[in-house]
Amino acid sequence: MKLYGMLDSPYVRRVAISLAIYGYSFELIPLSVFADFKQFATINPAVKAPTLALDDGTRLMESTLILDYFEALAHTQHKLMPQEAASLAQDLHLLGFILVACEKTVQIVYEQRLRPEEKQYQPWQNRITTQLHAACQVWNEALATRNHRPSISQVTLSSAVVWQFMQFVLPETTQRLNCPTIQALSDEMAATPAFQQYPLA
Ligand SMILES: N[C@@H](CCC(=O)N[C@@H](CS)C(=O)NCC(=O)O)C(=O)O
Repeated sequence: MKLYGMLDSPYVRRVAISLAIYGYSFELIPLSVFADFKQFATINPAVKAPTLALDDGTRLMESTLILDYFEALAHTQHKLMPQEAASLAQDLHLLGFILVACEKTVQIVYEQRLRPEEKQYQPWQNRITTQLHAACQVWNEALATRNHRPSISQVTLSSAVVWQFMQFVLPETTQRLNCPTIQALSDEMAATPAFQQYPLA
C-alpha cells in the first residue's frame, strides 16, 4: 500500500498512525498538495491528501472513509472504535468535535496563508475562530467525562494528532484555549511508538 501526503497534514497523520497501530505496513510518499500539485494529480485528480492506494490499485481518500475500511477489516481486539452502542455514540460525538476543530484550524491557516492580506475577510475569520473555540471546549469536556477508556482508540489518537497540529500551526490560539485534558492525552500519545514513527515535523 502507498499513502500519499505529508505528515504536517493531520488527516494524513491520523491515517498513518492508525495503520501502524492496526499493524499494516505501507509506503509513505510525502507529496504536497501544494508544492507537488501536478504530480499529486497523476495519483488522484482531485488532489486531496491523504490518498491511499491499496495493493489492488484501488485509491481511497477522505481520512474517515479510509479509516472506516480498516476498522471494518480489524479483528475485535484490534478495533479502534467501541463495539457497544452507547460507547460508540459517545466516541462518534467526540470525533465530530475533533474533526470540526481540525477543519476550522485548516480554514484559519488557509485564510491567513493562502489569501493575500488585502483579500482576507475578518468576519469570516472571527466566525471560524469562534467555532474552533466552541468545538475545543466540548471536546475537552467530553474527553474528561468519557466512560470507557481503552489505552488507544481512534478518539485518543485523533485527539492527539489534531491537538499537536493546532499547537504547531496556531500556537498562541491553542495556548489560550485552556484544554488540560486534551493536552495531557496528547502528551501521553506523543510518547507512543506509532506517534514517534510518524512525527508531525
Ligand atoms: N476531510 C478530509 C480533509 C483532507 C484535507 O483537506 N486535506 C488537505 C491537506 S491537510 C488537502 O488535501 N488540501 C488540499 C485541498 O483541499 O485542495 C479528510 O478527512 O481527509
